[in-house]
Amino acid sequence: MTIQTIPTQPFPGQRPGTSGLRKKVRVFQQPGYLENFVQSLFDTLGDCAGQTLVLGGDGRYHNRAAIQTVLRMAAAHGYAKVLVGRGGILSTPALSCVVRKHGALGGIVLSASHNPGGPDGDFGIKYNIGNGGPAPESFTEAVYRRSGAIERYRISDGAAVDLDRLGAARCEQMLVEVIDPVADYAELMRGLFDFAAIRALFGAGFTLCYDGMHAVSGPYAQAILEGELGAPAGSVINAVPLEDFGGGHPDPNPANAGELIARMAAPDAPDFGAASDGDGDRNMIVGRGIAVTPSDSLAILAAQATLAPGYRKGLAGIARSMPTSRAADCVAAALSIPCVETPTGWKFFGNLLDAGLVTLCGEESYGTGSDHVREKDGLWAVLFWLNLLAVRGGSVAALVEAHWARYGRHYYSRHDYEDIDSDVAGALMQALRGQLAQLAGQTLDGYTVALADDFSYTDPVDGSVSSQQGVRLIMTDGARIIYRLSGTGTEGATLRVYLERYEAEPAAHHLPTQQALAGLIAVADRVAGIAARTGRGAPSVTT
Ligand code: G16
Repeated sequence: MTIQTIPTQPFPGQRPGTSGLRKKVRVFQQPGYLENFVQSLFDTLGDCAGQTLVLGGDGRYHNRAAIQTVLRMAAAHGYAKVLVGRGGILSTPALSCVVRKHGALGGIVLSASHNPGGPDGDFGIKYNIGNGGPAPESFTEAVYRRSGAIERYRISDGAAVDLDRLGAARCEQMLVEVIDPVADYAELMRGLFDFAAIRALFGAGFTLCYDGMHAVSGPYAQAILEGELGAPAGSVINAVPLEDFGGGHPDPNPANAGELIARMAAPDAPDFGAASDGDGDRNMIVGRGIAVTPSDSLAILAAQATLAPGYRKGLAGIARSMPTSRAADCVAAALSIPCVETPTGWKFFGNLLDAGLVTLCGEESYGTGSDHVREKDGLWAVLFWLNLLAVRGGSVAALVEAHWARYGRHYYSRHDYEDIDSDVAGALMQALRGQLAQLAGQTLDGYTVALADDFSYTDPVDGSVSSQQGVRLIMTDGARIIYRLSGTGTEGATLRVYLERYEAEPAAHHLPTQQALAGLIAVADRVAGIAARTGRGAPSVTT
C-alpha cells in the first residue's frame, strides 16, 4: 500500500449549491472529478492528521464506489479514523448525530437528496463540520475557489474495504470502522420522545404507513417504528434502499409519494402516513384525507413541543427559512419567543442552534429539525408527531384544525417551474429586481404591496451577510409572493414561486388551497411574466 500523488486539472463548476455539490452521475464518474473535489475539501480543511471523519451516503447509484475513493483519500491525508455506515449507508441526520456523538472533525454525505438516482440520475457530495451541520457558505466557497486551482490529488492505492461487515479494518495507517447506521441515531431518538406512550398507541391499534421511497430512511424506520415501537410489520413500505430508488423520485410531496397519498385517501386508510426523502432528512406528514403543509407542521410541533420529553423545558426560539409560511411566527408570538427568518438552506440554522438562540427549525421544502442534530430530520419529525398524537389522542386532521382555529390558517403553496432555460430564468429574476422600486405601494388585483425587496440576511451570530436570497412582495394584509431560483437542481433552472395568504376566520379555513390562493397566483404570474417569458402555462410541480 502506498500513497500516490496524481496530477490533475480543474473541472469547471465545482461550486456547492444550496446543499453540497450535485451533478449528474456521469459527471461524477469522470476520472478525477470526485477526487478533485475531495482534495479541494481536504486542502481547505488543512491538517487532518489524527482526526476522525464520518462517511456515508443514501445508497444511490455510485455510492459504494465513491465511498471507497473517499476512504483512500482520507487515508492519504492522515485521518486517524473513519466511521462509515454499513453498506455505505448513513442518513443525513444520522451522520450529523454520529459526528456530534463521536467528536469527529466532520462528515461527508454522498447524496443528491431528493433528486432521482440511477446511472442517468444525480449524485452529490456535502461536507458537514464538527457541529454536525452543513458547512457554512464561507467554507464551501473556499472549497470552490480551491477546486479552480487544483493541480494534484493524493490517494492511497490500498484495497477496497468490505463495507458490509461491521467492525474494524485498515487503509494505510487509518482505522476504518464500519458501524451500524441506525444504533447511535435510535439512541438519540429514545432520549427525545416518549417511546412508551408511542408503543402504547400502536398497542391500542393505531395504524401507520411510512413510505421509505426505496431511499435511505427505510432501515431506520423499520428498526425504530416496527422493531422498537411495535408498529405492525409492513407499516413501512418501500423500505429497502435501492440504487435507483425503484425508479421513483424520492421527494416526499403529494406529487411524488403517490402510493402513500392514495392509501391515505382510501376508506380503510391508516391513522397516520409519512414519507421521507433520498437521504432521510425531509418528511411529509399525512393524516386521513389531509396532507399537512411543512410550514403548518413546524408551527404545530412548536406549539405542542412540551408534550415530548426532550422539549419539556420549552423552546428558546424558532427559525424558519424566509419562504416558509409565517404560521410558526404566530406560535412564537404566543410563546413570547423569537422567530428568526433565514435564507433557504439548512446551513443557515447552524449558528442559531449552536448559539442556543433557537430550538426548532423548519422549511417549506419538507424539512423540520431541532437542536438534537444540525440537519433536518425526517424520522425525528414523524416520531414527534406520533408522540403528540399518543399524548393528546385524536387524529392528525383534528390536531391541524384545532391549530388553525387557535392561530388562524396560512394558506400556502409552492409552484415550481422546472428545467427552464437558465438565461430565461436569470432574466426573469433580473427584471423582477428592476421593478422593485415601482412595486411598493401599487395595488394589484386588490392586493396592495407594502414591501417589495430582494431578501438579504445578516447572521446574528457571526455578522455574515447573504444577499439576493429571493424577491418578495409582501402585501398590506400579510399575504406574500416570493420568487427564487432553486440551488439544488442539476439541469437548467427551476423557478420557485411561493404563495401565502393568512385567514383568521375559522369558517373560511376549508377552501381548496389553490382556490384560496387564486388571486395571488394571478398576480404572481403577471408581475413576473412567467407564462410570457418561460412559455409555461402552469407549474411543473405544485406543493
Ligand atoms: C436542500 C436544502 C434545504 C432547501 C432545499 C431546497 O434540501 O438542505 O435547506 O430548502 O434544498 O432548496 P432549493 O429551493 O434551493 O432547491 P435537500 O433535502 O435537497 O438537502
